[in-house]
Amino acid sequence: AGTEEDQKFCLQEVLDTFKLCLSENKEVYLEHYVAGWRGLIKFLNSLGSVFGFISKDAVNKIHILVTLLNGESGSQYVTVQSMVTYELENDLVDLTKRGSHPESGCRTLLRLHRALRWLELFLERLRTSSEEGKTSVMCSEAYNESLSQFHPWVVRKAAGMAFCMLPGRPAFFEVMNVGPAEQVVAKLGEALPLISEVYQITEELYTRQSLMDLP
Ligand code: 1Q0
Repeated sequence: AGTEEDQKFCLQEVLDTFKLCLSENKEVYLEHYVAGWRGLIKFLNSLGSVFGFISKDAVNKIHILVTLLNGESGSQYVTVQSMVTYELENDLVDLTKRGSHPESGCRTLLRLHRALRWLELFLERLRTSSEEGKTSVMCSEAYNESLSQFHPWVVRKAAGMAFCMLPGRPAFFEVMNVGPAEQVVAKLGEALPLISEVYQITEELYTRQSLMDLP
């Protein structure tokens, strides 16, 4: 009996959850945001245990958000926008250094938000790559352009080593479970604008509220 994270990945499913993320007035539903990451973690887990340290951290962050979502104040966590308002108004965020709120929704989501930028860059490379394209190179380029700046040397080193263990493009596409390569490329083309919009909306909100450097 496995947990949800062990189940089979399907790109369509991730696409669907990211579609559900945005409300009519462009707010980001936390529930679906988290579900999107769950789907991605399934994918990561199917690649093998060298990625365990990455998926462990992501699972941990998701767990923090789900706990808030299901907690007493859960109704304040319906969207990222409402979460930010609620946590800021109630002094629930460590703004400059780690203190009494080391696991606020705001700082936790910021970590996933930064990772979403990596995902966007990586998937765009994957989508436009040729058959011989190296996933490890695409992945590390995307990482170096985004997430890596927030990671200390050891993490960058470990991530770089893990990237080298990524399967080639054909095997990678296989795991996505949406059929032949052309279809994977098409699905990625559908998924990217959605991921990108969710990213942009969060980015603007966090910038406006000066939350980009939460410890
Ligand atoms: C496919 C290969 C996946 C590579 C993932 C790239 C990200 C590497 C990140 C490595 C860092 C993990 C160790 C922990 C870092 C934390 O210190 C850091 C900061 O948190 P904190 O609490 O210490 O301040 N945490 C993070 O930066 C969050 C990292 C979350 C990474 C989530 C990655 C989930 C990966 C999903 C696989 C997607 C596969 C793409 C193809 C799917 C097609 C739609």
